[in-house]
Amino acid sequence: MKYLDTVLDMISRRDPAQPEFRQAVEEVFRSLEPVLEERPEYEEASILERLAEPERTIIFRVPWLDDAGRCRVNRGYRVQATSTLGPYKGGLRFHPTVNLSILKFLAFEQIFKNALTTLPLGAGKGGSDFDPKGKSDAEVMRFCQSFMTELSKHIGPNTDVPAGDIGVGAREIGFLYGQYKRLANEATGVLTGKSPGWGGSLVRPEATGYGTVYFAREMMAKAGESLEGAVCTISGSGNVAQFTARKLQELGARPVSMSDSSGTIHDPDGIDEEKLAWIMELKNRKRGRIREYADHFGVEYHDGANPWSIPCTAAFPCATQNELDGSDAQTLVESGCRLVAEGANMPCTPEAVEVLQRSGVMYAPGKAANAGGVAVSGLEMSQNAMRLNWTFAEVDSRLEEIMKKIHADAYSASEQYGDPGNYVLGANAAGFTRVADAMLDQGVV
Ligand code: NDP
Ligand code: 2IT
Repeated sequence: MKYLDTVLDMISRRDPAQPEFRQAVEEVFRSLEPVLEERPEYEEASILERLAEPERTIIFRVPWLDDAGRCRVNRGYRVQATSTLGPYKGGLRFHPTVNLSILKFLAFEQIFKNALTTLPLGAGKGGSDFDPKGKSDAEVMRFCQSFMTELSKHIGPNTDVPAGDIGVGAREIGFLYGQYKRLANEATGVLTGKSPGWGGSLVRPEATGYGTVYFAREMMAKAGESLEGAVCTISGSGNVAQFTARKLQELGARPVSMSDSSGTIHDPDGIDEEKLAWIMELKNRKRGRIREYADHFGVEYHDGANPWSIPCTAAFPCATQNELDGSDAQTLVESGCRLVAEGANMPCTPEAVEVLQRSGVMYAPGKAANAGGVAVSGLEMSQNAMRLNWTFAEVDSRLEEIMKKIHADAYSASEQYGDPGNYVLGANAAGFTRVADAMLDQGVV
């Protein structure tokens, strides 16, 4: 389609050095061809061009003092993609690989993910190339305070509401919130993922992993299959991986792997509740490596490897982008895998998605499957605005309803545009039309 080619050419020319951003845009826009053909008004209003350009991008210096008293300097970012449906909303990532391409891809994905939740949420993403690994708590605090000193000028409960992502968990959110509150002289819901003791929502820590499994359960049910008794592989061992494992256990499935950037453990008997509690202590408090699990429980450790060579019924990539490639997908297909659900953002490469879809493996793209995290962030904003807190059961049941609705909306959009069960088409079309229609209503802004 000419409009698509023109827009994608323009983006390649303008952002040649942003491969992850171009990958994400290409995946979404190419899938939208049937939608654009049916709705010429989107082309007339240059909706694609506008979505591919963030409303605002802020890049700033973050100087901080290490424990030896030396000044260190990192780069901070906030990409404010769209405020069409509500305040900019999306996480902060602290990882040495963070750059503008990665944050623009994440902010772009967030547009459609947040639209799919049907909550009043715009989209954004931010972070820094700061590496919390190996830093003391005091160093992390000083970094967070310096980062927030600049970021605070650009955010607010009705403007932009950041949350966590890789490298930003409960500890970092606490330090960031403390500094924001001090600077603004206001106690507001400016960040989500806060501790439940001071304004956070119950279920926010669990939400992304639980939501991913709720989504996978819906897909299995639609196909007349089930997660019960299913052997499941999981990558990562952080927030999303941990609660994916917990919900799989609850539903009677058997999670058998977890990983980190050094390697993978394989526990064929299954990671049960007690072993998961051990992993949480290791990862969230001791900040150790997953290899220690293999030593402690006497299971296999695959140094430098990912989990995709382990035979499974369902695979849950929950670590990072492009961690599952075409040849991994081929291995999964050959081992009889039935479903891949993305807890992480864009963990499957375009080649992997192609292999999975061609081979009839059910595939849930992250923007649908992992939307439970931002959905409960949206519920945290509502509770903060009302100055009251819902119970765990109340939030969890709302999360479950939201995931069911995202599944139903994505499935019915895949039918409407002629490829039932293609969740890439369905999720992109459903999220896109919601935000694009609102853009038409709001004029050229
Ligand atoms: P955490 O920081 O809690 O955990 C990240 C995990 O992924 C760690 O085990 C980490 O290993 C591993 N990992 C990170 N980078 C790499 C890499 N380059 N190669 C291999 N392994 C890596 O992050 P989250 O669990 O919060 O996030 C995981 C994914 O889920 C990300 O893609 C994030 O964008 C996405 N996501 C998160 C949401 C949330 O609510 N937190 C919501 C929706 C999506 P190591 O310790 O060795 O670095
Ligand atoms: O990728 C994501 O959706 C997140 N990191 C969570 C964003 C949020 O605002 O809760």
